[in-house]
Amino acid sequence: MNLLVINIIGLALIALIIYWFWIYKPKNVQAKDQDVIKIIVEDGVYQPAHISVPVDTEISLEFLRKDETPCAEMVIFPELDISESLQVNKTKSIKLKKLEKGNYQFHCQMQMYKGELVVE
Ligand SMILES: [Cu+2]
Repeated sequence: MNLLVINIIGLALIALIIYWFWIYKPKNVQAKDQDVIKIIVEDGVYQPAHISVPVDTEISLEFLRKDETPCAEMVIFPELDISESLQVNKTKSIKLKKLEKGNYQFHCQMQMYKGELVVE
């Protein structure tokens, strides 16, 4: 392979790594009382993955799984004792009770998909 092509591929890889670790920020969503937040499960990420919730607020999360790999099958909220299976292209609604201040993680069974509820 020609040296120029190798250099271009190398630079592209470096740019991708910089983007992924320094520039890319998961979307943050601010929820209000009675909000329904739709979360797309696709390409290894929850979108949005960071949800800010005020204390004493009830919200619902609607997970829509687009990823057919078994990795995306479950969504687990360990601190809340919630564990739900998601079907491909079907919306799963999870109603959350009022939460105390703190951070609550949610993830797939292998912890590759990761998200967080920030209650403040
Ligand atoms: Cu997984």
